[in-house]
Amino acid sequence: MSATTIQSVHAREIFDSRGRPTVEVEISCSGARAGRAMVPSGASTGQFEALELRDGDFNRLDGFGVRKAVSHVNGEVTQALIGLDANDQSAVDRRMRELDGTPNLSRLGANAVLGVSLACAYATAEAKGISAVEQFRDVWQRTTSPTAASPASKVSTSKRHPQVGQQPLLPLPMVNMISGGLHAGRNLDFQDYLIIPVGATSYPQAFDWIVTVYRRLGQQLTKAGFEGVLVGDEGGYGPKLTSNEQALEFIIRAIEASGLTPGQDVGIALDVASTHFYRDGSYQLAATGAARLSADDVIELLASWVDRYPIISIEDGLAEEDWSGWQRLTQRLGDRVQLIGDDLFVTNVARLRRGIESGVGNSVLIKLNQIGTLSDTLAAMRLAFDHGYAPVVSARSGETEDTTIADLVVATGAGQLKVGSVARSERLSKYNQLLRLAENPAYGYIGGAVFG
Ligand code: 2PG
Ligand code: MG
Repeated sequence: MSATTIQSVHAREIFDSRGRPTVEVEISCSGARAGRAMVPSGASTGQFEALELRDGDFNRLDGFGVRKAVSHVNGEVTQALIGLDANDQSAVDRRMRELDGTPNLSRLGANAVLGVSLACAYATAEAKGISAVEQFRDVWQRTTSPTAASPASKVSTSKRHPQVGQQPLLPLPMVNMISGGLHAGRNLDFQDYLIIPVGATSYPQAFDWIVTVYRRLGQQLTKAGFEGVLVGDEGGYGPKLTSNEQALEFIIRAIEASGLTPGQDVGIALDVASTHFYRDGSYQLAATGAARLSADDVIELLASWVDRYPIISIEDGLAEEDWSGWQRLTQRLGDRVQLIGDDLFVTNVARLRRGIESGVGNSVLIKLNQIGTLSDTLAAMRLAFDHGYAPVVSARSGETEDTTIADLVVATGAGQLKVGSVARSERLSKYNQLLRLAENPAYGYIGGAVFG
């Protein structure tokens, strides 16, 4: 028995930031303190994501319970893992995939499997007496590239900063200011209006700027009569604006009121999350004007905004199944802005490879629970790096105080993180963890240079 042999596994049901049940897992190795992980949950989920297992018993918590997933961990998963080496992350994750037997982890539940996968890394860190960042880094360095794709896209790796993916880095944050879509009562069609402090020279400075812009935006919305500006699921403001462009205008003014220059100091990003208004082959904007747009109309609309506003990143500009639209979007805007696939790629190596081979997007959102294990997540990141696609590590709209994504983004040197806004403690737990990590001189910061 080695110091990192798995001795006990225990799962329980806890609650996330929306008050919904989720899975927490504790694992301990050979007498060391237990490592613990909590699983997040999305609202605007892609249909190709791994399956989040819910009890479906409407007599309890509207069917959202996760007691089945918990019992899978405490039963057959525990039996399969006791005695394995927790330090061999890929063996642990592979064992769970074999046990599950489905491509999307639908039998055991991706929430069950991810909780175990991450708790395994934390337990190893405890047993080895190292930090989570160090353990994630160790696993990252052992992650080999999945079979390479033959790229069709023009994405070039030469533009990429040499430290990205190589050195541990504090990330450039992409931060939600205004929420719409499924995250804030459907008053705007587009889901997230975000800022990226590209001009800041350190992570703490970047965070100061973001908090200042967020406060100025809140003051300006209140002054403009959007009384009682409530925050959405990710802490962004959810004012009842009348158009997507009004959201952009407010953000520009808030950046200026913070003494910063839009574009130069702070760029704008969008998560269109367009899968959620894509029906019968067209994009149906309901909240803002009841328009029905084709993929090319959406591309033109986004291109016109890129011309007029300092937009540097667009996520899910088109729907998860609109591969040909995505190709045209990439041809049109791929040299000018970061085009992130979230629902499109779902942190899935097979879908990302298809994107690389067909010249779709140039960036991938990385969400652990979309794929269900740490190993598969890191494999997707490796594939992305190898083909010049920028990985953006992301939280879900349903989160907990778990700080995994903060530790993981630093460990992998991915360079970009999307957590939500700067209100609500499930968001701040990540940002605060980064402020702690920023005190470590071994962790660099390249900020906006991540864009090449
Ligand atoms: C997204 C995420 C996070 P959700 O679409 O990028 O903002 O939302 O977790 O609801 O999928
Ligand atoms: Mg998204």
